[in-house]
Amino acid sequence: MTKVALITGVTGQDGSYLAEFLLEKGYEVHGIKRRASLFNTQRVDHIYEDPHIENARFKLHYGDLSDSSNLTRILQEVQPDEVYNLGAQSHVAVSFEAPEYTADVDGMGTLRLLEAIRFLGLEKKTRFYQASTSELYGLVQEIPQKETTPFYPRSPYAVAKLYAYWITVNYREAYGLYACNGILFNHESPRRGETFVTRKITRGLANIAQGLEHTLFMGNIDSLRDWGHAKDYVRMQWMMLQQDKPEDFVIATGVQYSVRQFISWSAEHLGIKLRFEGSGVDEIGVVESVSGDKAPAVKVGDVIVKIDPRYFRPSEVETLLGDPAKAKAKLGWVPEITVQEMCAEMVASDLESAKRHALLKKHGFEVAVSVEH
Ligand code: NDP
Ligand code: GDR
Repeated sequence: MTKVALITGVTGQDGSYLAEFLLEKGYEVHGIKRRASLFNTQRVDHIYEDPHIENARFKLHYGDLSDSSNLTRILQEVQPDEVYNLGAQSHVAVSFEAPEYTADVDGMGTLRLLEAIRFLGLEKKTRFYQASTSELYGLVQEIPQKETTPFYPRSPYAVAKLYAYWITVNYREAYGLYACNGILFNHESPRRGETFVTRKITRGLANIAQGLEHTLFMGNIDSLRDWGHAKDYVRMQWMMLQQDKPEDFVIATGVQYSVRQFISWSAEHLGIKLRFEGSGVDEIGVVESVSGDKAPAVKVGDVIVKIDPRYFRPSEVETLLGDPAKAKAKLGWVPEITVQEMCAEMVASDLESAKRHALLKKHGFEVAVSVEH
């Protein structure tokens, strides 16, 4: 029997990798996409199938986590064996600007899905994965953070996700639903949204290397994160739904680095050696040397990194470090891609598009490179 999965947030970073992964496993995959005035399906265009084709295994439905009637209708139609709730307003800084919307989509959206499963009598059939987050630990109470570490959320995003975490646990305990939280630490890839820190760095520096931008403006570069690759993390999302008993798992690499370190690695992949000078809001990244041909627009002495307090958060999560021991012991999961390999992959991908843009510009075409993050 072909298994059927429904993914909310299928057009996002994780949704696209998970859809690929499940299709390879032979699943029929349904995804919920939001209606937008332009197509927003770039991350899944390569797996898109014409719905007119008989036996198409990848299907998209218009929907929104803020609309319970629509979620109920899609669930009724799809009758999924597995639901992956990845849809969210997922940007921590944006959640301070849109707290109510974030609470509605990230918190209430999860409840809407769980209630729809119950309302349709799918509790015995449908397994549920909730995209929980290391942001729950916020002001950390223990190092490293594991499944039993107390939560202390530090943003409207994290508080909304705290509700989603507990309502998932509650539906498991109250109604016997197979429902799990994956407490995932930061994971990135060339498909990462352009305003998250790693992608902002790799894209910004690649653009600078090709003369499309001059300065990378950053917030708190002392922040420490435990970064993994999204491909490794979606595999674990699936593994969590294949167990006999539903349980919550921390997914992390167990290693942490600073944002400043990630900037230095990215610059190195472009042949740029950076020196940091000054401190606090006056800290700058100065080019010490340039080698190879990847950064033709950069010269020794250029200041290519500056701090802009606009990117500081009202309350920051300074440090996160996960302990994935439970995932390793119970599921045999270990990450396969290191953060350094991932950084190289992201820089290479952004350099390729920067080169394309630079070529267009050289031949007189207007190139709009958005730098407002
Ligand atoms: P993205 O921001 O890349 O993707 C979010 C997805 O949610 C997009 O498909 C987006 O649609 C969709 N979405 C946003 N609002 C709504 C809405 N109102 N109704 C329906 N769908 C909506 O996030 P990631 O792929 O990185 O993360 C996936 C999930 O995992 C998120 O829930 C995130 O909070 C969580 N998470 C992520 C981590 C990470 O490091 N990446 C770590 C821990 C948890 P559109 O394309 O239209 O914007
Ligand atoms: P995060 O990721 O908030 O951890 O949430 P993000 O990449 O946005 O920030 C990581 C750290 O970098 C610091 N930082 C900056 N961040 C951004 N975006 N832009 C900057 O210019 C900048 N300068 C410094 C931040 O202050 C922060 O400390 C991500 C999201 O994917 C969430 O959905 C997910 O739940 C968590 O990871 C785990």
